[in-house]
Amino acid sequence: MKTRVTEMLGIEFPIIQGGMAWVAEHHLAAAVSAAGGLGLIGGANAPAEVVRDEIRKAKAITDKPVGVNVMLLSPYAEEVAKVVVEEGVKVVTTGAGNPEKYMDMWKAAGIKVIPVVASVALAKRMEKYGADAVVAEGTESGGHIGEATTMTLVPQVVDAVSIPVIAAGGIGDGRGIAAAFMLGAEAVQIGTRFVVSKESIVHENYKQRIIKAKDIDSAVTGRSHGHPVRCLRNKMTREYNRLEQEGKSFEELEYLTLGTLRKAVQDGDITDGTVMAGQIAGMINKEQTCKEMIDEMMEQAGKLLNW
Ligand code: TUI
Repeated sequence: MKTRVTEMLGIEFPIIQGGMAWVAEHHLAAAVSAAGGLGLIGGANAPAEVVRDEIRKAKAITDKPVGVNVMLLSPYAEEVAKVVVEEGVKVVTTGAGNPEKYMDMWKAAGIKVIPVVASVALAKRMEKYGADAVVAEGTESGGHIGEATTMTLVPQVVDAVSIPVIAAGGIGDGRGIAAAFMLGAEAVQIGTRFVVSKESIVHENYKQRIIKAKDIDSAVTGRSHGHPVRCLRNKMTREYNRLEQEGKSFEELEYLTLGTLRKAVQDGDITDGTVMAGQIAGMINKEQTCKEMIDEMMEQAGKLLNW
């Protein structure tokens, strides 16, 4: 299945792994790339030298290219932006902000730049600044989200820009991929399903929480402060939403949730920790290797789209 995205990135299948904080480390990224998709190392809030080390470790286990997601709210975003150039990374995606100030540096280094956007306005602006493609990420996604749904955002971004569009948010099987292609996408970004892959290093409790999740188990914290984050409902989200309704400031709530994603991913504390996951968690019901996931999804999408 060839699209402008598979050609541009030199990948076999039009599947990109989400750059998930604390989850998208070198084992997962290398496994997705080795299986024919594009794996990403999530820069998240990690110091630049940690990201450099992850890039090198991924390169040591696969010859296939592995990209990096630069999380623009990170205090280390500027240094990470330079590290990707120094390490010869070929593809960069960005999240949670506008990467304009790094675009010239990345383009000069020959890096394919793919900002994640949650609006038509930012997609158009990114095209103007030289982005090679955009990920249009709907509010079904896990983590930091925008307001528009994938179903509405993807076709509007497709109509607004000439560069290829990658759909994200709510995609977890071949039907989702086929639907995204019907909306005009030329690849998809998948996060939540890869969290439960065999190669994913997240704590078993976290994986089981996703596997057990039902359709209505998704919650959004921080919406009233303009920092919406989607995760699975638990004691933490109930407490957060209660304090949010009581009018606690964003700063107080941020302090409360400091380190809670790490607590869930690494320590397996899925009660007080933040279990970021997309709305598609309800449909994800088994742990498989990344290759099994990709092969299964591609076969299903291929049948639906007559590839
Ligand atoms: O970035 C993501 N998802 C993330 S980042 C993350 S780490 C984090 N954890 C807690 C709080 C905050 C961050 C977890 N999940 N997805 C890409 C994405 N980008 N979704 C939405 C956006 C976005 C939103 C507004 C991009 C740009 C934007 O406005 C930029 C501007 O200046 O116009």
